[in-house]
Amino acid sequence: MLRLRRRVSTMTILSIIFSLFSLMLKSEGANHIVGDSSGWELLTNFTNWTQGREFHVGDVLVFNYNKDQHNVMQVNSTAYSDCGRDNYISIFTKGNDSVIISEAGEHWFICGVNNHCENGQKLSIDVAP
Ligand SMILES: [Cu+2]
Repeated sequence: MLRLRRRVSTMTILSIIFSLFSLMLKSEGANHIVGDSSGWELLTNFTNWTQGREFHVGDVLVFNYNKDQHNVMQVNSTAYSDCGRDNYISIFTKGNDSVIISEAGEHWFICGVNNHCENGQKLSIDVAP
């Protein structure tokens, strides 16, 4: 009787731990490796990369690139369109940058080095709530 009760309580504890663990997994967003294995580089087609991909609040964008050649600027829609580098929202320069998406709506990123943005190193994503 005592042994049975102990087994039940162990099972209860295990199931509580399991539920907490799955909750943790659920609240953690997905990681999106920008450009997949090509990374945040000049020749990557970011329009193709975003196609069929869903972004949600809490997801993480991971920018992998050579930090001597590129950077990542989060900008507004105007700066995205005309590759304006003066009024960026944030800048990332580590070469392996994780950007947590904290808001729904459109987000814009450009490379601020030389004319990379003009040559297509720019990313626009639409984030679902
Ligand atoms: Cu660049």
